Amino acid sequence: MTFHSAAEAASLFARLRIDAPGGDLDSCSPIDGARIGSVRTASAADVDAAVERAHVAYLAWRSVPPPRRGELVRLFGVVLREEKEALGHLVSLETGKILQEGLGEVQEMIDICDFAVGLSRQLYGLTIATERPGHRMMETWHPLGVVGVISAFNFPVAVWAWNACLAFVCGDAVVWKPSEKTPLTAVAVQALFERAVARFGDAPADLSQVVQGGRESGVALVDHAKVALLSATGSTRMGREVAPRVAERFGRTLLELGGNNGMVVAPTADLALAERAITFAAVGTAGQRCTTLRRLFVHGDVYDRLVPRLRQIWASVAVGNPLEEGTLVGPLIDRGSFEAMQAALGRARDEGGTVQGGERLHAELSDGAYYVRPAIVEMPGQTPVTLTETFAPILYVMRYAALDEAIAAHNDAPQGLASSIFTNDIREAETFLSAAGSDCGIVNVNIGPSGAEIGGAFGGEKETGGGRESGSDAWRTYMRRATNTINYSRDLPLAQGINFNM
Ligand code: UN1
Repeated sequence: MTFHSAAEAASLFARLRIDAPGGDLDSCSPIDGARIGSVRTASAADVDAAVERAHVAYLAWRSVPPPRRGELVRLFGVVLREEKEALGHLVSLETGKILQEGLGEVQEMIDICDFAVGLSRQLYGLTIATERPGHRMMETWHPLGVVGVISAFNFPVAVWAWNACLAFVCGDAVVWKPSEKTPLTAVAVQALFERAVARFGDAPADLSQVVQGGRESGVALVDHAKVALLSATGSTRMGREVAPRVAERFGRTLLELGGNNGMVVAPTADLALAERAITFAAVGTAGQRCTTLRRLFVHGDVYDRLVPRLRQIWASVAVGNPLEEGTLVGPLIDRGSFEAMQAALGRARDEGGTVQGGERLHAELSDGAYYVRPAIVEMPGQTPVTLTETFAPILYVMRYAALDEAIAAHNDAPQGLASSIFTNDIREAETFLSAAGSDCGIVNVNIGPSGAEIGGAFGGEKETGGGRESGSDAWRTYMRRATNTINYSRDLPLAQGINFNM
């Protein structure tokens, strides 16, 4: 496999009609480890200026009627449709995810645009029965302010779009700090958004801005008093730092943190279906989704039919250049990720696991590219390593005998993002979905835990952070609610029957 990622990146920027920015922060393609471009790191002062400009944009944008705001998002969806191929390619190049998934990520952006356009006519508030005669009570939803978005490398464009498209129809402005590992896709998205702004005509300047960099620029955004909502996707460690800082200034957070997602395979499961779902969820995106399947609980009755089959798939799944047809698993994002995977496999061995896979592949390609054979690890039980999220393709497999026991083990994880059960027994399915079942934000039956559609609310409980973004009523987080009471009578009756005669 020979590959020239730098030349490929230059040609994609040309196809997207974007000037490559240049600066002190390099972006390297995980495909061959080569530098494909660079951007300029934003200083704390740059971030401050960006938020101030965004605040001015918000002051104008909040008074634009929501359906008109939706028109801007509709135009952005049109631009994304025009450039899906090139942007999807760039996503693959910068993250190492396979092209199908790069394109899928752009489709996810298009889908949320469509969702947000519809939403722009549906920012409904309630009318509430009042206890006082001649009065009316209602709720009004107003724009919130500046939304700060911190996104992770693994979904470098879709997660921003979930946030930004809702924020724009809700009347907010957005300042985006992308992962320092994927700055170029953010440059491209910003340029495409500006194309939509130009077609729209009279949007305020600076409605969407990008500030590049690592921790320092992130902290400046987190701490800025004019960032009304800070939406952050990343590790639980990052969330633990972000949440108290924003709480300190009484800002609002939407946290989308670690996952340690489980699946239960019950005796009645359709095993052919389960094996496909398990494979996509565990090795897809090289195990680098927050929704990746990491813990598999298999009933003793089907264990010896399912697990050897999974071992075969793991041994043969195509690992290689993510831009080549037929590849299912691309590289890990970087060396740090490879080392974390090796460390976790070492711990798993120490804790009694039988490890298959995990070795480095295609090392001859480049020192800076980290391809691995996905690992499948049979564990004697749920040991500490299985309760830790390692952002790599490691599937821990455990045997269970009773559903209650499997659910309890499943819920033992400190994270609570996505989960699923494979069963054709309605009692088991409904138990897993019930209050006494999975404690996650996403609970599925007969499909894997990853690959959620945008129409549902996305997020999870416990160390996952509690935030919900994307579909359903997640838009409410991007607005502030006012409760209005209107008196159209000639009297002034007080609530609670209070007499206050003067
Ligand atoms: C993430 O990994 O941060 O449900 C988001 C999924 C995707 C989104 C994952 N739609 O797997």
